[in-house]
Amino acid sequence: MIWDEKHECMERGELEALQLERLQATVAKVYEKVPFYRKRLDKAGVAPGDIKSLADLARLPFTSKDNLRENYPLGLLTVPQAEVLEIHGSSGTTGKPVIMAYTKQDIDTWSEVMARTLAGAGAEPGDVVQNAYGYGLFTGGLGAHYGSLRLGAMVIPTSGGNSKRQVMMIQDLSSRAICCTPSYFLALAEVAEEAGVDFRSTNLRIAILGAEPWSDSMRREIEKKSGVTAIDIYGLTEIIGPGVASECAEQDGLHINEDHFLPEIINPETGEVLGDGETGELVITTITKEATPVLRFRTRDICSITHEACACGRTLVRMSRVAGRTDDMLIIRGVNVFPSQIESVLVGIEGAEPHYQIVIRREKALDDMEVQVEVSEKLFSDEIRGLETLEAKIRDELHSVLGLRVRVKLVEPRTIQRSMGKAKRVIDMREQ
Ligand code: DLL
Repeated sequence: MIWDEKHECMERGELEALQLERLQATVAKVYEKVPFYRKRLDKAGVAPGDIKSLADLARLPFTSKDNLRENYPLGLLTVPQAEVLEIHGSSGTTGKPVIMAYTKQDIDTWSEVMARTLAGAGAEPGDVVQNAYGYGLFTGGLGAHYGSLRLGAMVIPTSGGNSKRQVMMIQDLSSRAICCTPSYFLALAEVAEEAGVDFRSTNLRIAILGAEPWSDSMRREIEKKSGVTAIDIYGLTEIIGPGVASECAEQDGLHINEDHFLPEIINPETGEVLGDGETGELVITTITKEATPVLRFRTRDICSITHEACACGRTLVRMSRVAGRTDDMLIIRGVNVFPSQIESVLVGIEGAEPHYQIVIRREKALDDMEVQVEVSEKLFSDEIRGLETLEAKIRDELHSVLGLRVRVKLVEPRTIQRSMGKAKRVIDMREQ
């Protein structure tokens, strides 16, 4: 179901006119209200009146996560604090979090784009939506919550964790959709299996998954195991939270809600804007955000975008699945490796479970990467030869995909820690 046909299927010329008008208003507003942006725009030699077409977007300065952090907690507000109804935050690995603010209108926009997301995933008014994203400063919980309310679904706010209770709720309340990270979905499916519950015998049909990188092979694995349609949804706190982009039933790219968020793909090294189909860093400018608008935010997420028509009828541009983050890219003996490349090799290999971890050490000035993979119960109780064959197979496939020889360690079933939210896939011991 298309939630907002007017905006999701807008003719391109009409959409661009709307985007330009909103961009101009945003630049004028931040110039007037936020000293940080005024200084940056003055330094770049751009005045609000210079934004005459969408191409002028490229003249605006970028904003980084560090810039946001420097203005902690509420230095980038464009409205009086009394108009702020809610805040969310994203924690970095170090230091202060980034705090973003929401006015009543921002919560309304968020509810709308999340209703689009849920409807695009196949949820309908009257459905039961179990929301296992964490509630709190993290945007997943409340974002999916507001979207469910707007859609007119019954939301079960389980938040993350307490997997046995989650499985019980799925059964007892007949949840038709579940929202959580892909790694938590796998953990839940495992707990269900242990309890003798097959998701196919429940009402669960849709898994609305995001907040961390995952591969298409992982999607197929999840769908095969649990009989659900698994939909990829994308977003980030600095922009609004989930609701920035999401897949439709075609499962062929995520439609960006570009009547609210203007996307660009840039070369992360030079800042040059790239064209359709070219892979680079996603940069987003908010054009309707009221409390904390952001100009050209460098997401660090690697993907490409396409304006090609989608069979679903939406005209909104599509982004590819996020391959990883510029700051997640591992450089192992000079070779660039994304954890998602490793995942796409592991998932789908018979006998290997979709639970893995990557451990990096430095030995005698050389990087050493070990991929730890759980083996299936069946294989584990099998003879040694089966394990050796599996290990060699994984090692060879990784070598051919990464162009790098890595160590593979098969570990016992259920020994890699399960996550309730974003999974920690990489343990990098090189800095210690
Ligand atoms: O993760 C918002 C969100 C909540 C998205 C629930 C989807 C579902 P942050 O905690 O600020 O916000 O983390 C944002 O997570 O820059 C990406 O690197 C990563 N990310 C989010 N969704 C996806 C996805 C939320 N579908 C950061 N695929 C982003 C890959 C994703 N990475």
